[in-house]
Amino acid sequence: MQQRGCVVWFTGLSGSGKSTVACTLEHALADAGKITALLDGDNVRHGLNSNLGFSAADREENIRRIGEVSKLFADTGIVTLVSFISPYRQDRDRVRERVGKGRFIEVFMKVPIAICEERDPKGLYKKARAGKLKGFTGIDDPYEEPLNAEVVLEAEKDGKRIQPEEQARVLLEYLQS
Ligand code: GGZ
Repeated sequence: MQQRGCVVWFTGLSGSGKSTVACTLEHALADAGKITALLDGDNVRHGLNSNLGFSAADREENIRRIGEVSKLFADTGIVTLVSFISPYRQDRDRVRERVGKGRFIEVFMKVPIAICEERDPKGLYKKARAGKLKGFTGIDDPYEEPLNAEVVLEAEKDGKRIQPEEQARVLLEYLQS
């Protein structure tokens, strides 16, 4: 029997762990025999969206195209994991409408900017703070938090960091239910 497709949409600041959790979840889903696809900056911003930058209009178009592609994937029954900052609520809500109720699962990586900045794997926060990178999300560009995300993943519990494996497990349980 064909599996039911859906879109698992990760949103959050750079360094919030979106791609790590999405990748961990993808492996877990594959182990459970699911057909999956993962869309993230590495495979989309270098190809399909290589003509787009980080202005508000370009970010909007980035998310619109990714939303359409993820809908096509979900329509064929693929569990589609999507990992982009997607900073604007309106853009995410438009995708939610396009994909359809019950098939769009918004996952908010609710990680304080201080933690993202501490991680700073690519040194981009440092550049942004130094004024060498303009319009960086969370520093001098907005991030609009989701108001009704299906799943909210926090970075810490009782002062202890939550590992990506645990976050992926929470999501897997959500998807299985
Ligand atoms: C935010 C930027 C910027 C600016 C380059 N603002 O940590 P990363 O490197 O891998 O994740 C960020 C990625 C964001 O691309 P998205 O397609 O997810 O953004 S959006 O949804 O807003 O369209 C970061 C890098 O690209 N990057 N410049 N100015 N992130």
